[in-house]
Amino acid sequence: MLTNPSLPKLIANLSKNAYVDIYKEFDVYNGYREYSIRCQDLCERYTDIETFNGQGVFPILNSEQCRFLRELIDTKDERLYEHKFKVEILDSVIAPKIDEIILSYFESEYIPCWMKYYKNNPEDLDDSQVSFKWHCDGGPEKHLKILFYLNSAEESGGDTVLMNRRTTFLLKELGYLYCNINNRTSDLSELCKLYNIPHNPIAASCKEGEALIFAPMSYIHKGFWPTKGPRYLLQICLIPSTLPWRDACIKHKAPLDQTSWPNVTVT
Ligand SMILES: O=C(O)CCC(=O)C(=O)O
Ligand SMILES: [Fe+2]
Repeated sequence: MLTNPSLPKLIANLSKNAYVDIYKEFDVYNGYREYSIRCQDLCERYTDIETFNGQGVFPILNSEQCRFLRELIDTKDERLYEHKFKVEILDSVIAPKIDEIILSYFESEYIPCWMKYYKNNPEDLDDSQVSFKWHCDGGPEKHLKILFYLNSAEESGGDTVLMNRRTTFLLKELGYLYCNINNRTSDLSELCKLYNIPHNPIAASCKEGEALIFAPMSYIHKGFWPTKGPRYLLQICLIPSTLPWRDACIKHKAPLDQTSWPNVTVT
Protein backbone atom coordinates (compact mmCIF):
# COMPACT_ATOMS: atom_id res chain seq x y z
CA MET A 1 0.00 0.00 0.00
CA LEU A 2 1.23 3.52 -0.75
CA THR A 3 2.10 5.79 2.12
CA ASN A 4 2.17 9.56 1.95
CA PRO A 5 5.46 10.59 0.38
CA SER A 6 7.55 12.64 2.77
CA LEU A 7 8.34 16.24 1.89
CA PRO A 8 11.85 15.54 0.47
CA LYS A 9 10.44 12.83 -1.76
CA LEU A 10 7.61 15.11 -2.84
CA ILE A 11 10.14 17.81 -3.76
CA ALA A 12 12.45 15.38 -5.55
CA ASN A 13 9.55 14.21 -7.71
CA LEU A 14 8.20 17.59 -8.76
CA SER A 15 7.73 17.55 -12.50
CA LYS A 16 8.08 21.08 -13.86
CA ASN A 17 6.67 20.77 -17.36
CA ALA A 18 4.11 18.11 -16.70
CA TYR A 19 1.15 20.49 -16.97
CA VAL A 20 2.39 21.83 -20.30
CA ASP A 21 2.72 18.26 -21.59
CA ILE A 22 -0.90 17.54 -20.65
CA TYR A 23 -2.04 20.66 -22.48
CA LYS A 24 0.01 19.69 -25.53
CA GLU A 25 -1.28 16.16 -25.51
CA PHE A 26 -4.99 16.89 -25.36
CA ASP A 27 -5.53 20.43 -26.60
CA VAL A 28 -2.86 20.57 -29.28
CA TYR A 29 -2.03 17.06 -30.58
CA ASN A 30 -5.47 15.62 -30.02
CA GLY A 31 -7.10 18.79 -31.32
CA TYR A 32 -9.40 19.59 -28.40
CA ARG A 33 -8.69 23.32 -28.50
CA GLU A 34 -9.71 23.59 -32.15
CA TYR A 35 -12.61 21.24 -31.53
CA SER A 36 -13.96 23.38 -28.72
CA ILE A 37 -13.79 26.51 -30.93
CA ARG A 38 -15.63 24.62 -33.68
CA CYS A 39 -18.31 23.62 -31.16
CA GLN A 40 -18.67 27.29 -30.17
CA ASP A 41 -18.98 28.39 -33.80
CA LEU A 42 -21.71 25.84 -34.44
CA CYS A 43 -23.67 26.52 -31.27
CA GLU A 44 -27.13 27.96 -31.86
CA ARG A 45 -27.98 28.60 -28.23
CA TYR A 46 -27.05 31.46 -25.97
CA THR A 47 -27.46 32.06 -22.27
CA ASP A 48 -27.30 35.43 -20.59
CA ILE A 49 -26.59 34.11 -17.13
CA GLU A 50 -23.33 35.46 -15.79
CA THR A 51 -20.45 33.34 -17.02
CA PHE A 52 -19.77 30.49 -14.66
CA ASN A 53 -16.24 30.86 -13.30
CA GLY A 54 -15.52 27.14 -13.12
CA GLN A 55 -16.81 25.94 -9.78
CA GLY A 56 -19.96 26.08 -7.68
CA VAL A 57 -22.54 24.10 -5.72
CA PHE A 58 -26.16 24.10 -6.91
CA PRO A 59 -29.30 22.43 -5.52
CA ILE A 60 -30.56 20.22 -8.37
CA LEU A 61 -32.18 16.94 -7.28
CA ASN A 62 -35.03 16.39 -4.83
CA SER A 63 -35.00 13.67 -2.15
CA GLU A 64 -37.19 11.41 -4.26
CA GLN A 65 -34.71 11.50 -7.15
CA CYS A 66 -31.78 10.91 -4.78
CA ARG A 67 -33.50 7.96 -3.13
CA PHE A 68 -34.29 6.45 -6.54
CA LEU A 69 -30.66 6.73 -7.66
CA ARG A 70 -29.31 5.38 -4.36
CA GLU A 71 -31.54 2.33 -4.74
CA LEU A 72 -30.28 1.75 -8.28
CA ILE A 73 -26.71 1.77 -6.93
CA ASP A 74 -27.58 -0.47 -3.97
CA THR A 75 -29.17 -3.05 -6.22
CA LYS A 76 -26.60 -2.59 -9.02
CA ASP A 77 -29.61 -2.32 -11.30
CA GLU A 78 -28.87 -3.65 -14.80
CA ARG A 79 -30.95 -0.86 -16.33
CA LEU A 80 -28.16 1.60 -15.49
CA TYR A 81 -26.30 0.30 -18.56
CA GLU A 82 -29.28 0.50 -20.91
CA HIS A 83 -29.21 3.31 -23.39
CA LYS A 84 -32.79 4.47 -22.96
CA PHE A 85 -32.46 4.45 -19.19
CA LYS A 86 -29.15 6.36 -19.29
CA VAL A 87 -30.78 9.09 -21.35
CA GLU A 88 -33.78 9.20 -18.99
CA ILE A 89 -31.48 9.63 -16.01
CA LEU A 90 -29.41 12.27 -17.76
CA ASP A 91 -32.62 14.05 -18.69
CA SER A 92 -33.67 14.22 -15.07
CA VAL A 93 -30.29 15.26 -13.65
CA ILE A 94 -29.22 17.73 -16.35
CA ALA A 95 -32.02 20.03 -15.28
CA PRO A 96 -32.53 23.36 -17.14
CA LYS A 97 -30.70 25.23 -14.37
CA ILE A 98 -27.60 23.11 -14.75
CA ASP A 99 -27.82 23.17 -18.54
CA GLU A 100 -27.54 26.98 -18.50
CA ILE A 101 -24.45 26.86 -16.30
CA ILE A 102 -22.79 24.28 -18.52
CA LEU A 103 -23.70 26.22 -21.67
CA SER A 104 -22.26 29.41 -20.21
CA TYR A 105 -19.01 27.64 -19.36
CA PHE A 106 -18.45 25.92 -22.71
CA GLU A 107 -20.24 28.58 -24.79
CA SER A 108 -21.27 25.58 -26.83
CA GLU A 109 -23.27 22.38 -26.70
CA TYR A 110 -21.76 19.57 -24.67
CA ILE A 111 -21.88 15.82 -24.26
CA PRO A 112 -21.55 13.61 -21.17
CA CYS A 113 -18.66 11.31 -22.13
CA TRP A 114 -19.10 9.08 -19.10
CA MET A 115 -21.09 8.72 -15.92
CA LYS A 116 -20.01 6.81 -12.80
CA TYR A 117 -22.05 5.79 -9.83
CA TYR A 118 -20.24 5.41 -6.52
CA LYS A 119 -21.00 3.98 -3.15
CA ASN A 120 -17.95 4.51 -0.94
CA ASN A 121 -18.14 2.74 2.42
CA PRO A 122 -16.11 3.94 5.44
CA GLU A 123 -14.79 0.43 6.08
CA ASP A 124 -13.35 0.14 2.53
CA LEU A 125 -10.89 3.00 3.05
CA ASP A 126 -8.00 2.40 0.69
CA ASP A 127 -4.94 4.66 0.86
CA SER A 128 -3.99 3.99 -2.73
CA GLN A 129 -7.09 5.71 -4.21
CA VAL A 130 -5.54 8.50 -6.24
CA SER A 131 -8.70 10.62 -6.45
CA PHE A 132 -8.56 11.03 -2.68
CA LYS A 133 -5.18 12.78 -2.92
CA TRP A 134 -4.65 16.30 -4.24
CA HIS A 135 -4.75 16.36 -8.03
CA CYS A 136 -6.18 17.90 -11.17
CA ASP A 137 -7.76 15.54 -13.67
CA GLY A 138 -5.97 15.00 -16.98
CA GLY A 139 -7.86 15.82 -20.17
CA PRO A 140 -8.79 18.68 -22.44
CA GLU A 141 -8.44 22.00 -20.64
CA LYS A 142 -12.11 22.77 -21.16
CA HIS A 143 -14.00 19.94 -19.58
CA LEU A 144 -16.34 19.80 -16.62
CA LYS A 145 -17.20 17.39 -13.87
CA ILE A 146 -20.51 17.26 -12.07
CA LEU A 147 -20.63 15.44 -8.74
CA PHE A 148 -24.24 14.86 -7.70
CA TYR A 149 -24.28 14.17 -4.00
CA LEU A 150 -27.03 11.58 -3.55
CA ASN A 151 -26.75 11.84 0.23
CA SER A 152 -25.31 14.67 2.26
CA ALA A 153 -21.65 15.09 3.10
CA GLU A 154 -22.74 15.57 6.69
CA GLU A 155 -24.47 12.19 6.77
CA SER A 156 -21.56 10.22 5.22
CA GLY A 157 -18.64 12.26 6.52
CA GLY A 158 -17.29 12.12 2.94
CA ASP A 159 -16.66 15.23 0.89
CA THR A 160 -14.87 16.92 -1.99
CA VAL A 161 -12.28 19.57 -1.15
CA LEU A 162 -10.95 22.18 -3.58
CA MET A 163 -8.35 24.95 -3.59
CA ASN A 164 -8.65 28.11 -5.68
CA ARG A 165 -7.40 28.85 -9.21
CA ARG A 166 -4.36 30.81 -8.09
CA THR A 167 -3.09 28.02 -5.84
CA THR A 168 -3.83 25.51 -8.58
CA PHE A 169 -1.80 27.52 -11.08
CA LEU A 170 1.12 27.90 -8.66
CA LEU A 171 1.12 24.15 -7.96
CA LYS A 172 1.16 23.50 -11.72
CA GLU A 173 4.14 25.80 -12.15
CA LEU A 174 5.89 24.21 -9.18
CA GLY A 175 5.48 20.79 -10.80
CA TYR A 176 3.29 19.12 -8.18
CA LEU A 177 0.28 18.83 -10.47
CA TYR A 178 0.56 16.04 -13.03
CA CYS A 179 3.62 14.63 -11.29
CA ASN A 180 3.85 10.83 -11.18
CA ILE A 181 0.51 9.57 -9.89
CA ASN A 182 2.26 7.62 -7.08
CA ASN A 183 3.65 10.88 -5.77
CA ARG A 184 0.28 12.46 -5.04
CA THR A 185 -0.31 13.41 -1.42
CA SER A 186 -3.38 14.11 0.69
CA ASP A 187 -1.63 16.88 2.62
CA LEU A 188 -0.08 19.81 0.76
CA SER A 189 0.21 22.18 3.69
CA GLU A 190 3.97 21.78 4.17
CA LEU A 191 4.82 21.96 0.47
CA CYS A 192 2.70 25.10 0.08
CA LYS A 193 4.31 26.68 3.13
CA LEU A 194 7.80 25.95 1.84
CA TYR A 195 7.11 27.57 -1.56
CA ASN A 196 4.94 30.41 -0.27
CA ILE A 197 1.82 29.14 -2.00
CA PRO A 198 -1.51 29.98 -0.36
CA HIS A 199 -3.00 26.80 1.13
CA ASN A 200 -6.75 27.33 1.02
CA PRO A 201 -8.73 24.08 0.96
CA ILE A 202 -12.50 24.49 1.04
CA ALA A 203 -14.88 21.57 1.43
CA ALA A 204 -17.91 21.58 -0.87
CA SER A 205 -19.99 20.00 1.96
CA CYS A 206 -22.91 19.30 -0.35
CA LYS A 207 -26.35 18.55 0.97
CA GLU A 208 -28.44 15.73 -0.46
CA GLY A 209 -29.31 16.57 -4.08
CA GLU A 210 -26.70 19.29 -4.47
CA ALA A 211 -24.33 19.18 -7.40
CA LEU A 212 -20.73 20.33 -7.30
CA ILE A 213 -19.85 21.50 -10.80
CA PHE A 214 -16.21 22.26 -11.46
CA ALA A 215 -13.48 22.47 -14.06
CA PRO A 216 -11.16 19.71 -12.82
CA MET A 217 -8.11 21.06 -14.67
CA SER A 218 -8.44 24.52 -13.11
CA TYR A 219 -9.17 23.63 -9.48
CA ILE A 220 -6.92 21.28 -7.53
CA HIS A 221 -9.17 18.93 -5.59
CA LYS A 222 -9.50 15.64 -3.78
CA GLY A 223 -12.20 13.41 -2.43
CA PHE A 224 -12.51 12.88 1.29
CA TRP A 225 -13.33 9.29 2.19
CA PRO A 226 -16.58 8.89 4.21
CA THR A 227 -16.21 8.31 7.93
CA LYS A 228 -19.78 7.82 9.16
CA GLY A 229 -21.71 5.99 6.46
CA PRO A 230 -21.73 5.29 2.72
CA ARG A 231 -21.24 8.22 0.37
CA TYR A 232 -23.47 7.93 -2.72
CA LEU A 233 -22.35 9.91 -5.71
CA LEU A 234 -23.14 10.21 -9.39
CA GLN A 235 -20.25 11.69 -11.31
CA ILE A 236 -20.64 12.92 -14.90
CA CYS A 237 -17.80 14.13 -17.12
CA LEU A 238 -18.66 16.66 -19.86
CA ILE A 239 -16.81 17.84 -22.94
CA PRO A 240 -17.89 20.25 -25.70
CA SER A 241 -20.03 18.89 -28.51
CA THR A 242 -21.08 20.09 -31.94
CA LEU A 243 -24.54 18.61 -31.31
CA PRO A 244 -26.88 18.98 -28.33
CA TRP A 245 -26.16 16.06 -25.98
CA ARG A 246 -29.43 14.19 -26.60
CA ASP A 247 -28.81 14.08 -30.36
CA ALA A 248 -25.16 13.14 -29.87
CA CYS A 249 -25.96 10.34 -27.41
CA ILE A 250 -28.54 8.92 -29.78
CA LYS A 251 -26.60 9.23 -33.05
CA HIS A 252 -23.06 8.19 -32.14
CA LYS A 253 -21.50 5.25 -30.38
CA ALA A 254 -19.21 5.91 -27.44
CA PRO A 255 -15.57 4.86 -27.47
CA LEU A 256 -14.89 1.83 -25.22
CA ASP A 257 -18.60 1.05 -25.17
CA GLN A 258 -20.24 -1.19 -27.74
CA THR A 259 -23.65 0.24 -27.13
CA SER A 260 -24.07 3.93 -26.58
CA TRP A 261 -23.05 7.21 -24.96
CA PRO A 262 -22.24 7.75 -22.23
CA ASN A 263 -20.09 4.97 -20.77
CA VAL A 264 -21.48 3.84 -17.44
CA THR A 265 -19.66 2.29 -14.47
CA VAL A 266 -20.88 1.42 -11.00
CA THR A 267 -18.31 1.02 -8.20
O1 LIG B 1 -14.78 11.75 -5.14
C1 LIG B 1 -14.51 12.96 -5.11
O2 LIG B 1 -15.01 13.75 -4.30
C2 LIG B 1 -13.54 13.52 -6.12
C3 LIG B 1 -13.34 12.59 -7.27
C4 LIG B 1 -12.28 13.02 -8.22
O3 LIG B 1 -11.58 13.95 -8.01
C5 LIG B 1 -12.07 12.28 -9.48
O4 LIG B 1 -12.74 11.26 -9.71
O5 LIG B 1 -11.22 12.70 -10.29
FE1 LIG C 1 -10.48 14.52 -9.85
